[in-house]
Amino acid sequence: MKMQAACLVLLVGSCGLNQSPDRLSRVQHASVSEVEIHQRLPDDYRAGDVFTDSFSPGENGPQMVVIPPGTFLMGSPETEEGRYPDEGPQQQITIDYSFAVGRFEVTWEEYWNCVDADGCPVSYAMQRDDAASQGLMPMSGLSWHEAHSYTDWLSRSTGETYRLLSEAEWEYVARAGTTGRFSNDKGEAELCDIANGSDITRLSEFNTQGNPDCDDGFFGAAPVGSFAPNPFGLYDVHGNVTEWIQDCYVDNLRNIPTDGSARPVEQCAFDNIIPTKGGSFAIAAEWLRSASRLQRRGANQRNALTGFRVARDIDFASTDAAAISDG
Ligand SMILES: [Ca+2]
Ligand SMILES: [Ca+2]
Repeated sequence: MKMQAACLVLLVGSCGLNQSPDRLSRVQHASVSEVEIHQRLPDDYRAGDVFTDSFSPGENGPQMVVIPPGTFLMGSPETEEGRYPDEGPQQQITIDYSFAVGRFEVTWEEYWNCVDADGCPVSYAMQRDDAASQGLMPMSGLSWHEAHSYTDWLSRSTGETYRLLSEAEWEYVARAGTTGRFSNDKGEAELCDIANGSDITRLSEFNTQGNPDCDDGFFGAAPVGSFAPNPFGLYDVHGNVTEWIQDCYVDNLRNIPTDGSARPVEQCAFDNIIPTKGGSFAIAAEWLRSASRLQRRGANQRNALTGFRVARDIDFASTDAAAISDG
């Protein structure tokens, strides 16, 4: 039984995110307000809707975007700049269901709601003061298992099914119908419009790998939603923190399930190694590509560059969502 019905929010106005003021004039920001919030029946969901589920009276979980079913080509062509062999061979994936995906990476504030409810552990890197000051910064420093603690708690608290995205789902929602290196279908000089990577700002402080072609204004992590969204309305799929997914790692895409489900553990040589997707603020542009899957980690590893985004099942067959297809 559902504890609280989902509420829909319209894509108008300001959501009140604490954006860095110097970015307000440069990029498009998250814009959602709860001007119209009302309980609706499941068959009112439409692709692109943004909604939240309540985990206790008056308190809402992450903003979720309804994703349409569709078909896409997963992985990268051999001709793609910066490509690695584990991004192939490309596979046609058909996702014949609607589901919902976190509009943003899970934030410190959202994770701390779970800690306060005794649903999530506190790792070595987290202190309560950090939660208060970090607020809308992406949660990081969690193991894959700890990310599951959050989705398990959110599922119990809302009566809905929250989980990590499969690798195929992640790339589907990140690409959002695009086929290029990045979801704006542009090059590295325009990457700073949509992503917090290792840019001129970071290169000016560190002699490290990075993109010398643009300045995103952030040395480290940025508040979620500081950059323009992708065509599905999702923020920070490229960069900021790299994101845990459900699948274990295999060094090619040959036998990845083509229905959007996660790769079974039995297919993996090392069943506790998980790729992360999207890259982080500390890594060069080539690792921020939609197809990149280099930053694989052990499921128990914590890393300051790794966070996560949640998915939520929608338990009905949507007939109204407009399918996209590039393949
Ligand atoms: Ca940066
Ligand atoms: Ca990210």
